[in-house]
Amino acid sequence: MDKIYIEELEIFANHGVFKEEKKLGQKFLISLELFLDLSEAGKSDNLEKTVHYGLLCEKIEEEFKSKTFDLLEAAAENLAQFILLNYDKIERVKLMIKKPWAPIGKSVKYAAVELDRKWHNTYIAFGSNLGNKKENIYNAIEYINSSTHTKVIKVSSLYETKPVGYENQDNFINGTLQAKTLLSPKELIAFLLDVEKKLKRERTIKWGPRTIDLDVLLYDNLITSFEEIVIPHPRMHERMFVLEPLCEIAPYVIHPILDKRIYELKELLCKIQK
Ligand code: PH2
Ligand code: MG
Ligand code: MG
Repeated sequence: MDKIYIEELEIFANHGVFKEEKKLGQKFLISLELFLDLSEAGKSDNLEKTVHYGLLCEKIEEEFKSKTFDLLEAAAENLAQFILLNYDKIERVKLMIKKPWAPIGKSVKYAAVELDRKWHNTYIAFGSNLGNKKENIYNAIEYINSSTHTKVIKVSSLYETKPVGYENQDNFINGTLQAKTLLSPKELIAFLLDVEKKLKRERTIKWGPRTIDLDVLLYDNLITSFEEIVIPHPRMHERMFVLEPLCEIAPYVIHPILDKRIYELKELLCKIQK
């Protein structure tokens, strides 16, 4: 991917654990690698197609000086988020902040942190079979989209489906959505659990009736084995109520373990179910 570099932008600001650092301030050196497609700007010679790095430096200075953090980590996290949220064209940012005058009673060239942050692409399944099912689903989508860190890109149609697993319950309405998110997988699942809670999800019977269920299906090409969240979703390829709506919005996306496209998984499941 193409990049714009900014090296050692010097800013005087007041971040630090010690109260003298907050009071007196000190020098910070900020270096950035901004990942964005530069081909259009390159071909058209048009500033609108890229990011004006002079203006960006001004905005970074303004943001960096407007807050006070104890930790370099927090100042860096805030700046990475500021850049990704305010500059649509920038997909990923690597950011290093150096403190050349860190008051640690030792002579060092500098102390620094480096972060690498980007928008992640994720597919989420939703289902409801309790209360006003459609309203629950629309509310969940709205909650997700109105967060700062996660934006809904595409939503499938809604499908009425027969309950699978525990069958003595009302029909479901199911669907899937694509979102971009700055959250890590663990943060994303915690956020979705929170949305479920807001919509009065109660966990009583496993696979029983629910106002809303939100499951992470895919997250970039990632394969995880954490307790909290297994990605890809371990049962997605066995469930038509997932594959049908997913195939509508992402037919050619490849399942990173099964190494098959979503439309192929759907065809395979159709054959098995016949
Ligand atoms: N979710 C389950 C179990 N069974 N059946 C349908 N039709 N739709 C669901 O969303 C669903 C289910 C567990 O998450
Ligand atoms: Mg589920
Ligand atoms: Mg779930």
